Amino acid sequence: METKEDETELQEVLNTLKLRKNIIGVGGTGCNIVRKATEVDMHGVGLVAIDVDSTHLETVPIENKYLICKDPTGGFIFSSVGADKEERDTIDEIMEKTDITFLVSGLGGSTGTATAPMVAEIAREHCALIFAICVLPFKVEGAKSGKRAEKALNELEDIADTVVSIKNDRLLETYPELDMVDAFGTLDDLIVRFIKAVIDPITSDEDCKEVLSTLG
Ligand SMILES: Nc1nc2c(ncn2[C@@H]2O[C@H](COP(=O)(O)OP(=O)(O)OP(=O)(O)O)[C@@H](O)[C@H]2O)c(=O)[nH]1
Ligand SMILES: [Mg+2]
Repeated sequence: METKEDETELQEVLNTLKLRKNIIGVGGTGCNIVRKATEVDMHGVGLVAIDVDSTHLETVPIENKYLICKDPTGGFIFSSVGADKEERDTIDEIMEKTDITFLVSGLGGSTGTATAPMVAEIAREHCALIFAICVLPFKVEGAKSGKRAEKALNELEDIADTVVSIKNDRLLETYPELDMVDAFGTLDDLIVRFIKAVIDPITSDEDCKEVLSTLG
């Protein structure tokens, strides 16, 4: 049975404990969602952007950005880009300092599809909880794109604790009046709000306690 002393000790631990959360965006869609997150007060949530496209990365106003390129063995190299390289952590180091990862990505293209599962693997080594939030391609983008997305989605389902997938086709039904760029922006905004809604309730001691008890 838990004594008063145990309870006080636990309370002291919880008071010093802060669950560390990061949103990690991979590929074009992932980086767009991270850019949206910079416009919202996310209460100390870390932001990380990863892409092969350095021009696109430049549009994301955050410190932790990584350019991906293929190495000769077919793997990927993540290199840090941005203002102050000396102080930048590697992706591994960032994951070591993260308790909850929100991995966001569009699937069906090349970058997010290939690298989101890989980033999820790195997160799995260090993080207690991984939420993967994926945008699925439009049907008109073709069967190849759909198959690629499905494969990556299955991989993410094996690695992450929770996977939320959102079909881009729903955008056309929900916002028929919007052009594509505005519709993407609206969905990206909704994803950021969804993450915020998940994060906001787990800032109190009681909620930390609950999360910790479910982690064992
Ligand atoms: N919701 C949303 N979907 C997007 C956005 N940009 C592209 N998409 C869709 O997401 C899927 C993947 O696209 P991207 O994320 O641009 O692809 P990528 O991972 O950067 O891959 P490559 O550019 O091919 O290397 C496609 O189906 C696009 O139609 C965005 O900002 N928001
Ligand atoms: Mg891209």
